[in-house]
Amino acid sequence: MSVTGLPPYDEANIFARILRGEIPCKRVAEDDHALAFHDIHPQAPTHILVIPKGSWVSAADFHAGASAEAIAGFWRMVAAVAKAQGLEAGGYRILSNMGADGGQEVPHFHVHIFGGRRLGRMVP
Ligand code: DGP
Repeated sequence: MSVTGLPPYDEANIFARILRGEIPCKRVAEDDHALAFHDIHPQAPTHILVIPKGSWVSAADFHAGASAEAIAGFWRMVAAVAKAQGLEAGGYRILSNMGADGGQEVPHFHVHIFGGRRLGRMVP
């Protein structure tokens, strides 16, 4: 589903290429709904990206257009990866940048998982 204000999905974006296997990644987990892999420029001891399978630019079109099963599967993977990485006890942060003002560089919806140390307070 297209969402007003979003650019059309760019099939050449780097995460689309990772999903197609054209570019390697350090894979953490994968199922029918999502792929998790290590960020190439980690900002914390654990910094993993989780991306849904499918052509979604950001949280807006993903949550408006994906099936309930796909959305649930995506968020299940986020929680499962954090647990498998041992982050549940100490806590962790999930974050999704949206659009230019949100600092989104890669136009395929993704969630960052940060953990492994006491994170600083979030500031804009
Ligand atoms: P952002 O769009 O600003 O939410 O962040 C995109 C993130 O993607 C950034 O932290 C760096 C990461 N990244 C960019 N290119 C690659 C890549 O080719 N491989 C991996 N693993 N991560 C990438």
